[in-house]
Parts: sequence; structure tokens; C-alpha cells
Amino acid sequence: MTGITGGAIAASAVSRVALAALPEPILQTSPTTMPPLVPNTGRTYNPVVTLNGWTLPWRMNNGVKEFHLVAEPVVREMAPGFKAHLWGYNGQSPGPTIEVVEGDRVRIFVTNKLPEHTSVHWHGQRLPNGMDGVAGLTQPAIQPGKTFVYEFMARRPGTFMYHPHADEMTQMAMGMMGFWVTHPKAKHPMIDEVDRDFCFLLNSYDIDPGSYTPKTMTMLDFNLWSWNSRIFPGIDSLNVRLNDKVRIRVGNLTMTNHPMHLHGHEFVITGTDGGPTPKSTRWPEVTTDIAVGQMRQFEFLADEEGDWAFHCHKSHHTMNAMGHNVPNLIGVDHSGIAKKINKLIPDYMVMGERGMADMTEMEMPIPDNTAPMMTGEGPFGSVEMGGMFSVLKVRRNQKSGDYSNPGWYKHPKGTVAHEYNGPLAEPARFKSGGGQSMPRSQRPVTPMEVNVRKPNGGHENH
Ligand SMILES: [Cu+2]
Repeated sequence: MTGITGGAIAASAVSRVALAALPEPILQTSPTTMPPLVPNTGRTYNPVVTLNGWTLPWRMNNGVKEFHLVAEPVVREMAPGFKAHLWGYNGQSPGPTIEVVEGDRVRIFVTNKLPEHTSVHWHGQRLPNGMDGVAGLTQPAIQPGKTFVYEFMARRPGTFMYHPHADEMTQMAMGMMGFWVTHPKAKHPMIDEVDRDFCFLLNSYDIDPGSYTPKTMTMLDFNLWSWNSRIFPGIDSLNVRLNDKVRIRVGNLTMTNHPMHLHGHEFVITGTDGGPTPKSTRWPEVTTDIAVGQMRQFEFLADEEGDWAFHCHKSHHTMNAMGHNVPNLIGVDHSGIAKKINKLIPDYMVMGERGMADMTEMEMPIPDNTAPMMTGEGPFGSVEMGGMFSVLKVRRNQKSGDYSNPGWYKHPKGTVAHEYNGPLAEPARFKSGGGQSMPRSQRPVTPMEVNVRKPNGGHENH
């Protein structure tokens, strides 16, 4: 695996003396999607691919899978040209994905290199109460500089997460979280085998344009909506082969729900926080809402070639850093205004007179280290998206096991929406004052003005 320093440690290569010590911490320096980590020790399974992330290598020690997580400040490139100073594990935020097999005995060393205490909660797992990672309740907090050991058996297969349960508001707002997948130990009646298995966490940040560190007091008004601490166009595409069976696992560690929407295919929810769903409970959908703290895994047959959008359906979540306190100026004539204001404020610009799409063309001066609000060049122009957006690329020629980006889809001739060049009749247009499904009033319509008086004494004319 390129980009990993330290490397996976084979059990045979580790001496008895070394096994008494901590497993060497393995760091990841790159934010690109790493190829699946095929297990070379322990029981075999079909590994997942973490979007813009990686799986943590382990070592076997007398039949126990040993991992070493290091909680530390990291610099995460959230999109090309935009870096955030976050907290994470082993060099990145989110931390590495941990993959084990049902029935595995797992030992995780956690070293705290943060300036404050922490803990790790293994979200969704069946484990001894004292391993649950709630600082103060089930264990003392891990003080800066200290290393703790967690040990338990991965009792049920499924999709899990890990995150601190100590100063959670700060530490999760700073990016401390990671994914966990427990693969079934044998063929499972409710868990299908798939060709591709992707996973990522939904997270959000509030980072002022031009700055690097998230504001940790923000409760709802985040300005960066990310998958694995990446924002479009920094989120890698999900590249699959035509007729692959695909599973996507998503966990939500933001403060709001995210309706995840896939174009061109129908999927079924095959698993929740509590494990695989009985097959009789599954129905086809194209959008599924993932609530706060929830995990969902869904599956579909990728049987339509093309570049299919895959995104959160809250339209504000497919935007990058922006001020939301902007009035709607659609239809307002600004001619001449900008010039006058520029005499007083040289950088002033008028925005939104025809909608917000102009933003993508505007040569707007933005502070250093700021993600453009919406961007991403597609083969037909700007995609006008940011935040929680990516593309499912389904290709006939993608090799099985190849996760590389095949480039843009080449549409067969005659299958792309195009401008109509035939004769045009004057189209029927909307007329105010009725005339559609309701009968038009016979009385002349008098324009009306409403005078609203607000409780605080101010008033506005409409
Ligand atoms: Cu969303």
C-alpha cells in the first residue's frame, strides 16, 4: 500500500521480544483512497475500500489481532488547495478503518498525543462493559502521553464506528472518528457476498474562510459537509465494473440527518447499526435518510453504465464554505450599483441576481486556504457542487478488483440531452391572475400591498 509508513507486519517477522512491546504505530500521509488491504494473516475476508482513507494493518500475537491507534493533531487536506488542522488518528482524520472477522479476539493500543485526555468508544459493539470507552463511566480518561489497551472479541458481524467518549463535542468537531467493519466468519444467510464494498463517515466542520482550525462550539451551523473529512471535488469517485454487486456502508457523526441519494439505480438497506436486516424487510429505494449516530449499509447491482451522481439530498450540504445570511436577490436589478459601491468598497460584488450559478464563473477574490463554494469541472462544464457529493462510475471495461478512476463516461451517440434546434412556436407562458386550473376571476385584479408590523416594532413593506 503506497503512502503508508511503517508497513504491515507479518506475524512470522516479529520476535518474541518485539511482541511484548507495542505494535509499531503505522501512519498514513496521503488523503487518497487506498486499495483494499487483503489480509495476509488471520482468517480471510473480502476487504472494504475506505473513501479517501485506508485500513489499519495489524499484527497477530498468539492468536490476538493487535492494532495501535495514535490520537494526535493532524493536517487533513479536505480538497485540493484547502487544508484543515484537525485531530485524528495515525496521521489522518478520520482515523484508519479497522477490519476484523466475527469471533476475532482484538487488542487495540491507544496512545494519546493530544493536548487533553481522550478515550475510544467502539460504537455499536457487543463487549465487556469496561471496554466501552466512556471516560468517567467505564474507565478513567487516557491522559496526554499515556497508552491504554482495549481488548474484546468481535462478537457480531456488521458496520461500526469508533470515536472519543471524552470531551466529545470538541474532539468530534475536530475530526476524531473512524470506521470499523466486522466481516462474517462464514456464509451468512443475511449477508450477501459483494464485488465492491465501500465505506465512509459523514462529518461536518465549521472553518471560517481563510482559517485552518474548526470552530468547536458550533452546534448546527456548519459550513463544510464532508465524507471522511473530504469535500467535493476532493471526494474520490466510487469506481465499479458493470454488473458488480456493490455495498456502501455509511456512518453519520454529524449533528443532523443526511438523505443519501444515488442516481440511476435502486438499492436496498441490508444492514443498520444493529446488524444485517432480514431479507423480508428490504424494499427498493433511491434515497435513504441516515440519522445522527446511525450507520446504514446498502446494496445494489451496478447494471447501468455511466457517471452517476451520489450525494446528500440536502442542497445546502452539497455546497462548500459560504455565508448563509445572504438575501435572495433573484430578479433584483443591480445595474450600476456595483460601480457606485466599488468607489467606497473596492472588493464589493453583486451576487445572486440570476441565481447562485454565477458564483462558479465569478473571478471572486477568496482568502487563502478556502474551498470554493461550489465547483468541480465535469465533461460538460462546472458541476456546481461541493460538500457531500461524489460520482459512482460504472464501466464495462473496469477490471475486477481495479478501483482506479476510469475518467469521464463516453456516452453512446444520441444518448445525451442536447439543445433542440427545430422550429419553435411561442410557448404558452404563465399569466398572473389565474387562468390555469382555476377559472380566471372576472373582476379586474388590483395590486395589493401588505403592511407587516413585526412584534419588535420594526415594519416592512411587501
Ligand atoms: Cu446532508
